[in-house]
Amino acid sequence: MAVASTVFVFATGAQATTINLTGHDGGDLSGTGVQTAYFSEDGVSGSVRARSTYDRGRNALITGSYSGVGVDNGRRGDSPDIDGAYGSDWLSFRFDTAVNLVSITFGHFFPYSLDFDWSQGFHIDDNDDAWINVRGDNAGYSSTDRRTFFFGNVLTNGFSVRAFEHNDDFVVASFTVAPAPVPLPASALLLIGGLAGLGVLRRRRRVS
Ligand SMILES: [Ca+2]
Ligand SMILES: [Ca+2]
Ligand SMILES: [Ca+2]
Ligand SMILES: [Ca+2]
Repeated sequence: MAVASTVFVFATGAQATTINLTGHDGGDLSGTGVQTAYFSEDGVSGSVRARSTYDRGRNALITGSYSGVGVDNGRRGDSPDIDGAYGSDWLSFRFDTAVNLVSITFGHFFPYSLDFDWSQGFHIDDNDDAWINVRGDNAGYSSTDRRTFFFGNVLTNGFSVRAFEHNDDFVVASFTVAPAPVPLPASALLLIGGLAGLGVLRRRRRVS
């Protein structure tokens, strides 16, 4: 872990930018209650669009809350979270220029929250997983049950975040990106290549 964070700092410097999406107006977003909203912070700019399998997302809107942004897909009863019930919802982020994806943090996200009621006794009543697609690297989707997901510094023009199963419901609180890489000494490139390899291994293990 110590080695990874050392290389991370070296590769991205102090220039990593975090886009905050908490608050009813979406934090750093241009607004909520719309299908597409925009962000521009420290030279990182782009858009986010609300999508859903319900009605092809035609009436899907970005929702805002103190915990982060989600999707209301327009169907009666749909939760304002990104959820897999009443149509599977997702948010699609696009960047105006390629960035290095560092991490994303969710709200309303409880991997294994234990609950009790008299009919079921103790049981897991929330079991959030997020499905993350990084565009442009043919990696398909990765699923995560972590509140903060580390992309592994993938260079891309966008990504999307989707509910994985029927019982998933969460919002996006923030994401962090770094500028596209600048030339580094060969030794640093070797280190980063090794870390990317580890990231691939970790994803494969999670899929199986
Ligand atoms: Ca929803
Ligand atoms: Ca839904
Ligand atoms: Ca789940
Ligand atoms: Ca949840």
